[in-house]
Amino acid sequence: MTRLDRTALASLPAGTGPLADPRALRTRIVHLGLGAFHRAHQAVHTEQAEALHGGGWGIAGFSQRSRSVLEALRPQDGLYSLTLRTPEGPRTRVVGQLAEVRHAADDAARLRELLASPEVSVVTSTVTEKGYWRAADGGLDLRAAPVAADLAGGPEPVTVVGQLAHGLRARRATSRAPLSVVCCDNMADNGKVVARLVRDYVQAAGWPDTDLLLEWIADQVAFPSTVVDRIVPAATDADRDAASAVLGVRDEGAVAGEPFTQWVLQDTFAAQRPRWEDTGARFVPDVAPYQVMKLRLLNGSHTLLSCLGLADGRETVADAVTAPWGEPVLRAYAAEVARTLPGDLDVEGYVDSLVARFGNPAMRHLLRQIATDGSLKVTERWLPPLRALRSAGLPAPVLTGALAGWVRHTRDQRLDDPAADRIHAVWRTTGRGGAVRELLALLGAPDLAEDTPFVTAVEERVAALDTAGPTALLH
Ligand code: CS2
Repeated sequence: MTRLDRTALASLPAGTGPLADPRALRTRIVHLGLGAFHRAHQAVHTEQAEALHGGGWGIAGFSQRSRSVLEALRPQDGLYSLTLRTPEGPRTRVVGQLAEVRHAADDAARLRELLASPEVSVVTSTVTEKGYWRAADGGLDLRAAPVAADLAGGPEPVTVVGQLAHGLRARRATSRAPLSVVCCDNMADNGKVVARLVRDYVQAAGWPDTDLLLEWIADQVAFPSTVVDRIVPAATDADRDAASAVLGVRDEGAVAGEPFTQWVLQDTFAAQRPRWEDTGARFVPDVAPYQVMKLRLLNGSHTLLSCLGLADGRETVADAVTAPWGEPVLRAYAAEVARTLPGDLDVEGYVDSLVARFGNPAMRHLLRQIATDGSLKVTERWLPPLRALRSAGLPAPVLTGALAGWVRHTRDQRLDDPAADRIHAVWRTTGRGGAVRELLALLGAPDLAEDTPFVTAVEERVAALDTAGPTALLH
């Protein structure tokens, strides 16, 4: 089968081509982190805006680590297909918004050039929580080896924060054009988070122009916070085969996700951007209510289902949520967390939609994928609502049980987590007795680790889950 590329566009089946002509694009957006999520979310919103209004908003996508995405997309002129898995059946079409496909380290000079270019007015990022190297206090982890190496002036920055800081410095030294840096990862206040990390980096770099650069960033660079939502499991061979069969050409870059998409952006952009508001995105003064609802309810229950589901021998989110315990546990979790959310949100409607989205029989979203990087996800998704309930004097049995579920997960499952070595060391050195306290400390939660009644409650829930399985969370 021939490969998907620009020459193949003319012969694609009707209705499966890009919405906008890829030849009309310039590079006006830099994206850091070229995973499936970006290709199924921001790139699609951008293409829709392009189809409506033009503007040539091509994206230069920079992979941070993987080279396989380059091997998939480069021979295809950046083209790939998105398949939406609706319960009625799949819908596949090619997306053509990637104007350049690059590797951040291999193509570091190009990255810096683009970050300095006045043609580029938007930078987006999807590098997952761990890609930002945040320390427990929320600042940049200056002791993390990649951060330290970037700061020591290695050949080219390998961390996203280093890339941004060096790029902004080059921008200030040349065009001085304003820029918006748009974090699209699942972190509360993600814009503020990234702004702080970049500031921390600049401060630590010891450049002669540090103060001027910080001042210029404060004036000319916006870091709007955003909430992104679309469930996009890692693409599989079966996804690529199915998309290629529909298109009649081989698509090695195919991604597949659910039909639902949401993008809420803080309306503080510093410079031109695509008109995403005409593609369903919402621009609001404050994304916090959307952010807490999405992070705590959707992502939080994802993490819960992954811990409980894997322990119960389930493979996918749909398997877990349709298990006898699945929906009741999800609803009990949501009811507890809802007390920490702003009062005017339609939590019940949101939870109904979650049950439907998670149960979508056409999706195979592996619990194992969601369980990766649990130490960071638990901290982001469960600890803020848990602390909110505790400080209001309200009970939190489900969140306590959720933590117990994660503790068991770290005890029983193979971990894919930046803290895996430290977590294994906890189990080796403390055995069952002290592990809970140590794990809470490792999550950066001394307030919980030092609260003996709380630690005991988690230990009791671990034992209850061991004997009764996931329904233990309902009692
Ligand atoms: C998931 C998210 O992998 C995970 O941790 O919770 O990727 C989730 O699917 C997306 O945030 C949905 O918008």
